[in-house]
Amino acid sequence: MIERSLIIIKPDGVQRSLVGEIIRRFENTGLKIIGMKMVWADRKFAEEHYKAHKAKPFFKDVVDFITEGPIVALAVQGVHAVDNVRKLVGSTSPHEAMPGTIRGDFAHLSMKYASEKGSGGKNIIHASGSQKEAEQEIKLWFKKNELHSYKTVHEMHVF
Ligand code: 3AN
Repeated sequence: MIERSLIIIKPDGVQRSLVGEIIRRFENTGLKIIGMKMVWADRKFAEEHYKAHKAKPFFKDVVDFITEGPIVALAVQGVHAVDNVRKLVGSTSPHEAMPGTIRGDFAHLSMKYASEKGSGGKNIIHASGSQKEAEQEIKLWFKKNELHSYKTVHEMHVF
């Protein structure tokens, strides 16, 4: 049940100075940050990250978008981490994301609108969709020695 998940604060989140606000939301729940770094991904790396979407019409747009500026990558760990992170992030399309979620609070566009504009859908954040995806993504974004093992105060109270 202890899982890991990958979070990417996308270029729009970094450019809008939302990094601290977003990280605070994950830390508040007691999820443990086990890796964190700022990266400006190149196209080859971004294409690897989005390879599951290679056949989709928006593939080029998402690659363009995630490479337009630096991102902040986080690996987090906790109970049901994948679902807990997705819950805080909200629905893919910000217009459907509930208030209180990151996408619901800081964006309002729809993916339909983004597609029509030929944009990668500025929805601030990426989060792993499953445990399998999380492990693949953490392996892609972090080297072993960039992931850390330590105890948080939450672990003393929750686990
Ligand atoms: P999520 O990131 O919520 O798991 P996915 O995996 O379905 O969503 O889509 C990957 C990314 O592709 C989304 N975060 C979004 O930025 C972008 N995207 C999804 N659908 C569209 C679309 N119709 N038009 C443009 N970009 C899209």
